[in-house]
Amino acid sequence: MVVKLYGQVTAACPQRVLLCFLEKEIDFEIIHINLDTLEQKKPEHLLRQPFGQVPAIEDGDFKLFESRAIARYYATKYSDQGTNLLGKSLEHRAIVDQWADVETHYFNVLVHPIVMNLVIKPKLGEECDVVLVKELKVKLEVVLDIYENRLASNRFLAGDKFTMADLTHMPAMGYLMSITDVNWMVKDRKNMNRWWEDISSRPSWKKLMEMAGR
Ligand SMILES: N[C@@H](CCC(=O)N[C@@H](CS)C(=O)NCC(=O)O)C(=O)O
Repeated sequence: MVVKLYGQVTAACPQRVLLCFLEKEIDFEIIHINLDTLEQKKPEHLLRQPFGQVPAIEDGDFKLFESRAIARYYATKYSDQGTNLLGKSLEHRAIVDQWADVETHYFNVLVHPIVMNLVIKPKLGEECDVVLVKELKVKLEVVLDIYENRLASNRFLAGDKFTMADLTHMPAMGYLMSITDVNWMVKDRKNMNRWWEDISSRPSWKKLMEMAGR
């Protein structure tokens, strides 16, 4: 059965789910929700995602929202299909989860407002909070040093295999790398830069960028 994904292909959170579908070779159909016209706030979409955001999926009678939960669900449901994103043992899975949680609690909390201020707000004609961005960049440097250290002795975040820990970072990383004022933070870190070159050369990412028109 084809999974229906409600979202916009250019938005980071739906991209996380789409990347998972591409890596896991899952058939999907995108039902476009236009964020520019606030379609995500309409009553029919609130039935799918009560917070008025994207993505949400429908898989037959099964419905789910929250991009990370959706990606984990499909990585588990189709563990034997496509790329194994979960890890090989209980301990490896725990390390995958650890770095996936780092993305949510240390990386995304800084990168999301940077992207909002430097990419999304200008598009909407809204003013960028320059002071906030400066503060966030200082904090991000500290976090990226930890990634740099981790990637000095590991090809990928959870070891020698590409997993959900890497995948979950990719949409926000893609945005970060598109901002010249910020991408030097990755480019100047040898191991992080090597990691990004590696994961962004995967066919799934190339396909996603083609779909997003980037
Ligand atoms: N934690 C949610 C966040 C969802 C989210 O922030 N979605 C953004 C697009 S990346 C959105 O819908 N933005 C429009 C809005 O908030 O109105 C998830 O991971 O699914």
